[in-house]
Amino acid sequence: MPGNSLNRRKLLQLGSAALAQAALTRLAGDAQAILAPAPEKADYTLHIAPVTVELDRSHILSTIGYNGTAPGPVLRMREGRPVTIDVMNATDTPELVHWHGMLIPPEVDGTEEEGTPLVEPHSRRRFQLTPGPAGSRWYHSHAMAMDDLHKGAYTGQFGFVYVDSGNDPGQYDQELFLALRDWEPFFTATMDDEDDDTHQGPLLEKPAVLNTDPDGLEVGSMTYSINDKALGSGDPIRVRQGQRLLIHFLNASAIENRRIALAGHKMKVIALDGNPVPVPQTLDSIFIGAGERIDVIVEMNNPGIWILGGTEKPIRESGLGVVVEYAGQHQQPQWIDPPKTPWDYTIFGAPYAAAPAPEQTIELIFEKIPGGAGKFNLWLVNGKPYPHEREFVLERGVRYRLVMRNRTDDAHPMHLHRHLWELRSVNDKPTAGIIKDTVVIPYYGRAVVDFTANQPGLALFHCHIQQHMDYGFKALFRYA
Ligand SMILES: [Cu+2]
Repeated sequence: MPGNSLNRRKLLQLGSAALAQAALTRLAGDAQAILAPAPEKADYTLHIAPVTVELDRSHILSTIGYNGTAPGPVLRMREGRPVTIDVMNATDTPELVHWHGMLIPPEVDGTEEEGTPLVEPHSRRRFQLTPGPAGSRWYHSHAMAMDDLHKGAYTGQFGFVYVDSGNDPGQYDQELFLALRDWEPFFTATMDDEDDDTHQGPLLEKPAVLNTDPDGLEVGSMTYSINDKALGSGDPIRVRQGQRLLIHFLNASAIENRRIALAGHKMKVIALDGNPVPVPQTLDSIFIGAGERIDVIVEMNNPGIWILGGTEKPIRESGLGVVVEYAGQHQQPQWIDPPKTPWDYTIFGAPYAAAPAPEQTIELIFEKIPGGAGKFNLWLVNGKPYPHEREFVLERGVRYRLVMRNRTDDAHPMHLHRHLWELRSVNDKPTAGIIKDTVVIPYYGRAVVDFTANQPGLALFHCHIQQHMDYGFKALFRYA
């Protein structure tokens, strides 16, 4: 069991909620989170409450969302211009709103582990942050879920936040925000995901002794959507020949990595996790790990009615798609399987020599204990589940290298809060200049990232698959 939530529970047992609140406020140690309802209207208000999502006419589900919808509204912010955000929690569960991909202090980042104060049930809390860097970011619940599939990232608490630099050249005719999502999760012994897609070449991180105990239950889904609609319901994306689309993709799944294609078209990848790539590439499909964003430009040069969606037929037909309709076309929506090219981040990079060398290296070994958490698997970072006795200590100003060794049979989307990584290699294939906050580490594979420790305070590192994070797969980086 992760320590912080246990500690919190102990605090609550001590008697008064006020005592716990005082302790948490001290943890935050900063005036940036203000308790009382503030007099002036905030720039943004997020209202956490039950919502219904009409995937299609015959499938309406109930979950928790922001401002009456799921996904929540696309929030646009200006880079560097401070904003206030009121979070009102109308549910019975303490909540946290995490601003994924932003370089902001731990007091507002939105995790309990880092000391961000909770938004208690039926209360309100004001946050102040300075958005940045520019690009496609997102906000979502960072509450733990453990074995409750109606909590945290399993709910509809997610949405885009787009940080504008103020000098977007706007060389497109339409801008779309498309969040990939699954719903009504359940525990299952057979997981269907696309780990194979990230694997190329030899298995570099095979464990010396393979634990062959039976796997614990993982989380699966049979219900999918893009934004709030299943494939075939809601409005199509309406286009005209000759138009150029800018599509911001987000994989808002708490459980799965996904491959996406637009039949009849190629997509030019221009940014990963909201950060422009050194070498844009035009591809038949993209692979997007849980938590990642990919920005693409699509030239609409093939009139017809097409499906944009998951490349796996059962998943696409369970809702993961949207129809793209050219003006004046009336046929049935068409799907074409793209060639199965392995996903390779490094093709977007600059030559290896272009990046500065790190001063220190931190090795991170990921392992799975099948069934090690009762019904579920237990996940280890350097031999231990969270919390570690001595967390990873950073010195301010030092450039670090993380060598992430994935000795498990799953691909894991690893995320470090409040910092940006430069990807340096995947399975020893070198690259440079790709800036990311979430990197999918291939199964039995490795990835190397560099970053400069320039964001003092606690920073949470974890797998973006909620169940993996909840059962051990996280660590705290702290500054000396
Ligand atoms: Cu994972």
